[in-house]
Amino acid sequence: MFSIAFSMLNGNIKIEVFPNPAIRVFEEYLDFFQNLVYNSLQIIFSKELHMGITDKEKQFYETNGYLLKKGLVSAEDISRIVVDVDDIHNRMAENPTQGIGISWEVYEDDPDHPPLIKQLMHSELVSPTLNKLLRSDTVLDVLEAMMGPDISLYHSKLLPKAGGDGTAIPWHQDYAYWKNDNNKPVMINCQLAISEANLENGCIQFVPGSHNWGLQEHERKQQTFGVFLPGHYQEREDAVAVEMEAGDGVFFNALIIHGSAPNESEKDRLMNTFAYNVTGNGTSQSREVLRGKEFNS
Ligand SMILES: O=C(O)CCC(=O)C(=O)O
Repeated sequence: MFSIAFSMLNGNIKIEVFPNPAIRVFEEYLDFFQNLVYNSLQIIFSKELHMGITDKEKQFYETNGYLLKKGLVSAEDISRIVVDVDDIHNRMAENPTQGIGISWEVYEDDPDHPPLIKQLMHSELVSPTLNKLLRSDTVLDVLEAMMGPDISLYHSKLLPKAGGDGTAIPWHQDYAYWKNDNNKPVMINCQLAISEANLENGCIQFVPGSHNWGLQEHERKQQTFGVFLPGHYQEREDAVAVEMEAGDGVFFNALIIHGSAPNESEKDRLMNTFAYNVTGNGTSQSREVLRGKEFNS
């Protein structure tokens, strides 16, 4: 019924399950069968096995340009991140960590407004837990199934959208920021929900399939989130809101159109996006090789 391939990866046993063509007629049950095999093997080996994504998930990703993975990160790790970033706005205003880049929400009419972070670049430097997770097999196995074995970290950024105060992220394709003469749009993001995210507090929204539309013309302004599609942020009927619980992660393509509404609710929305590149895709577009070949090898 299935072929099973075992390999060793960074000390972990990696198992891939390939359904035989004969059972492809039961296409809709494939995920169920594959998960059953993984779960059984997990019990037999008494070890957490990393499974990347199922065929059905891969197909969903290729068709839509994004893939939600529920429960990607444990509740314990989410609690650790919450401790790592506790009081992050005030801490970073008083004594920013070296090597990070922060852009702040601007309150021109209210200079006494407490400082609120719009985006914090290189968040792995303020959170050891984010630093651990961005290189974890749980995340890299999903990426490997999507982008191949040579994976580098492009960057990691914290996107806090404070309750009542967090601004919209206008519609854009990330490749509009990242394109240069010698790279291709093969980068992939993984956005991790550190808090609950829903339509009310400005969760991420995608236009499914738009990763197949090519790079669109963007407007450009010298400001954070300053590269955007005409219209900036307005509700779109063709967009899908991806609501998440803390610990869920959504992977998305460098060309998919995405954005999010302002946070007009009482609840903070705290997300972190890890961005990954295929090693060697463009010069100086990788912070660190995480898996596979080294630079220039
Ligand atoms: O967090 C959001 O709502 C959008 C994030 C985003 O645009 C990005 O990570 O590229």
